[in-house]
Amino acid sequence: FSWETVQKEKPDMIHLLDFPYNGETRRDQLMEGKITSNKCHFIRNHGGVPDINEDVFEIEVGGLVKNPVKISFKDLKDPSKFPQETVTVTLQCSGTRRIEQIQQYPGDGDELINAPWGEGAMYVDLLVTASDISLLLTLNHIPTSGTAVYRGVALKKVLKIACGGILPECKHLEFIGADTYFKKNNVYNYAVSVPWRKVRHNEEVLLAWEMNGEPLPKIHGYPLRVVVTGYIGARSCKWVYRINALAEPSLGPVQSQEYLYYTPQIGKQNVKYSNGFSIQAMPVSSAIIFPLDKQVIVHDGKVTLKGWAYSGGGNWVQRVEVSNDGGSVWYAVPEENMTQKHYHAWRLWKIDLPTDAEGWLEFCVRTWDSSNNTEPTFVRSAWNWDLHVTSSCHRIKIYSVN
Ligand code: MTE
Ligand code: MO
Repeated sequence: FSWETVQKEKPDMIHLLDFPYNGETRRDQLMEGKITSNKCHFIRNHGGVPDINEDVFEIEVGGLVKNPVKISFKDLKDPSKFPQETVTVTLQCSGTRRIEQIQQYPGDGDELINAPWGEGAMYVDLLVTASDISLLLTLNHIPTSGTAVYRGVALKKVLKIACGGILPECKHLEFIGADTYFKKNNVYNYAVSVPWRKVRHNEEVLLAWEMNGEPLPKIHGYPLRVVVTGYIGARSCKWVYRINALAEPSLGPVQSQEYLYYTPQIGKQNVKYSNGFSIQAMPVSSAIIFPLDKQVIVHDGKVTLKGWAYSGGGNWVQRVEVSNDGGSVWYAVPEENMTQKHYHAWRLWKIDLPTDAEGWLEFCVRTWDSSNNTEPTFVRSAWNWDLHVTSSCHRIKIYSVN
């Protein structure tokens, strides 16, 4: 499996790093429709891409379950054994929109350079190597999200039907991927966990083998991945081959040292992982995809804005508002200008904003979800040194020529 293979399968993507392989969706393709095609869906990896033969593949389920089992891939896909579900899900990397935090408060710069599998590192890498300014403009970690229709079985039902249920001590489910990566001179399998309650109350957390009607592409976890609706992408373990029911969260470094949220007083120098809060559900967040930041726009009284709006944790997007004056006056996006509402997927939106002034204008967007949560006003309101879940009002400046 090589970089060239992915480039062939996904010719239009922005290819950022060849190891671990990471790529982003182009803006125009992100806005093409609510569903992101497999050809364009972003990719985030921590390590290699394992070769798995589905004919002999089994998933092992153990730990604090009544009966530990191994289930062959064939049995898992047999509808007479396990009922199947189809769910439309937005996967969003917790590094989405990270560049806004980097630009404002880079924190400890060496983190950005020393963490080759961190999304920040890719930005630095690209800044140094990219000579193509249009590529730089396209890249701002907005496109590390995508929406696809996944088919598989509810994890909850697999635990019930195959294992006879879980033991009362079980509080977390750990997912182990067949891919490995290096950290501090050790080799680890990718491993993460989610609270059991998330799975218990949700028929839509899947073990999925199909993405947009096709077998899961190799780069997206073939033959089997977890899809955790409403949670950061990192919890949706690709190439999953083992599930453990545990009393405590996974001790794997991806779970215990990465994807943690810290208070603003904590930085690289004084960090203790135990001070971090585990990031699970995605907050409400939105972004302007068109126009681009710093774009010059010649118009006759109105400018068209387009973007996405999303909320994790089982909330859906209720209201999207945009401003042409940095956030004093807000205009609601008309309902008919948004794609259909959905509990686990984003809504794409579009609006024509009245704009008379000439010169620099600040456009911003804010979204309200079904619990009436909205976004922090400024990037600094939610800055955290590991630069996760940037969810403040997304702001761009355009140069308006009337
Ligand atoms: N699963 C495994 N086994 N290894 C990984 O590196 N990356 C995670 C998650 N699952 C990862 C993984 C991260 S950080 C994200 S954002 C999503 O997969 C990205 O899913 P995609 O590549 O299918 O878009
Ligand atoms: Mo991610």
